[in-house]
Amino acid sequence: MAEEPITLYGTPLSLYTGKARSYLIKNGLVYREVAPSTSRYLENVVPRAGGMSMPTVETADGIVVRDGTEIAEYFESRMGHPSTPPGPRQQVVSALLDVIGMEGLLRPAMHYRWSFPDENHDFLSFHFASIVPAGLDQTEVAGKGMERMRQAAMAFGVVPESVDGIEARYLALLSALDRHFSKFPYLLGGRPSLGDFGLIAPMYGHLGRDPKPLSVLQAKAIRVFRWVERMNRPEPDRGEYVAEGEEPFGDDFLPNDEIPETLVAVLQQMAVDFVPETLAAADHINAWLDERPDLAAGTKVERGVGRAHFEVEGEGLHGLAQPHRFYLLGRAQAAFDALSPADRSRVEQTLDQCGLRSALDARLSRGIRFQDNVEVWE
Ligand SMILES: N[C@@H](CCC(=O)N[C@@H](CS)C(=O)NCC(=O)O)C(=O)O
Repeated sequence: MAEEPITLYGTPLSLYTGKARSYLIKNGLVYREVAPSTSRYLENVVPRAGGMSMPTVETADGIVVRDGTEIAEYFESRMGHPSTPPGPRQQVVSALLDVIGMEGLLRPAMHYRWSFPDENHDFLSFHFASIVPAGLDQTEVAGKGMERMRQAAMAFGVVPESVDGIEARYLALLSALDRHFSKFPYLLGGRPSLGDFGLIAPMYGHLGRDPKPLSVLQAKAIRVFRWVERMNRPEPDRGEYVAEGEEPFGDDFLPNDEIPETLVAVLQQMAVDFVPETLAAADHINAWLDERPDLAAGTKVERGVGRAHFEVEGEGLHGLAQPHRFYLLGRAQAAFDALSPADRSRVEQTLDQCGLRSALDARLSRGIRFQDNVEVWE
């Protein structure tokens, strides 16, 4: 029997678990996925995890890491950064794709999960019930969990007035991604980057698995559907590229720090709502911080601090202003800040072309650090 040194506490339904799981699979790490309802999780892991949330991992030597991004980082730093491209442009783009995946696609993910009860209800009910700890009323607890997530969808900006725009932008993004994956197996060539792991978060648990959005992917974006499968299989799983001719990618990132045209098109589409939402969230959270000059260093960072309002293509939208977005974005900004002036200007040129340049300037007036498995204000 294979050794199983890593326990991944999560569920197939969970957005953030999708990132950690795919990271473990693609990097050849052996793990066992366990529902976050066992007595070991509740009694031994949660107290060391800074609270309950999926994903959380426990290693064979008892180290507990909570949070999808922190889990990827934990293994990334121990394995010699296999998923971090070496070139400055690819590195910053990968970090931006990571935050866009983890934060920027919450509206379509929540819309396609919660706005189609005829298609999704039974599927969701089964999965919500499957993580209810033994001894509790499954139907009641699962029902409450589902209701809480329906409310969260509204907080993220899924309201009747916004759904046409959410669908139109998501379908445009799918078609750009589909064109890209018809040429390349991953976002940056032959190897998955941290950007791929960020993007798989909404694209697996929600958009690539719930019945309604799965049918959309299978009907409209077969290459994206295949990437979702590929991101969850340990083997290369890219036979179609071989069948269609040479397979020129090897197992590496594209040479010469290239950002292919097809990925520029993807980023341009992502920028349409990611940039206005990020700028509005930064303003909103900075105003919130201004009103709290006495907020002590080490205070736990809240999930959301109110609603940020912004405009996308002439339409008014709102979204929960989540400091976590800036914790993630800070990684892209730090990668950019560490570059030489010449490299910075190359990166700026690419980001200008993608409409993402201003995301590098969206910063909070206070830093966030990760301490004992929770995000705290510096
Ligand atoms: N920043 C965290 C967020 C984790 C998170 O919110 N996970 C959800 C499931 S996808 C969860 O555990 N929700 C349960 C709850 O909020 O009580 C991460 O990246 O892991």
